[in-house]
Amino acid sequence: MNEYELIGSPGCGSAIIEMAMRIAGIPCRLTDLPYLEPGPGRDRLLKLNPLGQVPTLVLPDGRIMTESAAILLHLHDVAPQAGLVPSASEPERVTFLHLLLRIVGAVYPTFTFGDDTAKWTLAGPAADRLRDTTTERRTNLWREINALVGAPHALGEQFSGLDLYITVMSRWWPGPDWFKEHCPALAAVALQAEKNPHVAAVLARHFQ
Ligand SMILES: N[C@@H](CCC(=O)N[C@@H](CS)C(=O)NCC(=O)O)C(=O)O
Repeated sequence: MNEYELIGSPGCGSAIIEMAMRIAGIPCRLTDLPYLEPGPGRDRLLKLNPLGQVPTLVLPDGRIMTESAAILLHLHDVAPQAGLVPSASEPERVTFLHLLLRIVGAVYPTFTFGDDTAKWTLAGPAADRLRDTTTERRTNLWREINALVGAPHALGEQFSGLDLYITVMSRWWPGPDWFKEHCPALAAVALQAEKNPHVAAVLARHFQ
């Protein structure tokens, strides 16, 4: 049987899915490519995912999945014993779904539109303002999420895929020092997750 192929890029959201696949024990071929750089890698990515985003997952039967949250939920269907997602009968599932969609639906787009602002507005004051407003929105969202998470994991005693998002995304702008100062609960969740050897191995591959 073919295995999964995870298309990703160093330091990107694909690291979240790489961690999840390792924790779930799902064999997977990793294809790293410079997702923004014109060339054969990006050409292939655009054929599979018209947004040109990573993670993009090729399933063993050749079907394509985009969107990290969808992929995480799928991995839970394949390997529920890994505990990536609380089961439907667990009360933690409500918080899980809320925060998962908050992170992916609200925080992630602040990077989509805030990382390279001139792509959306052309260079100049509008681009500068878009950078400021997306940064403000992101930091407000993280503060909100910080107030909602437990300890030592985002869901309290229970590990979940949320911890992987927080661990990877707290390394992105405004970065770990900002999280330590302004969102200590999220910084603590990331620190706890790093103790998992699968998480540590993926962090070493992506962020060294
Ligand atoms: N909603 C998507 C967002 C993925 C995403 O934006 N990935 C970034 C890399 S970390 C990307 O590919 N950016 C390129 C772009 O948006 O053009 C998900 O959750 O998978």
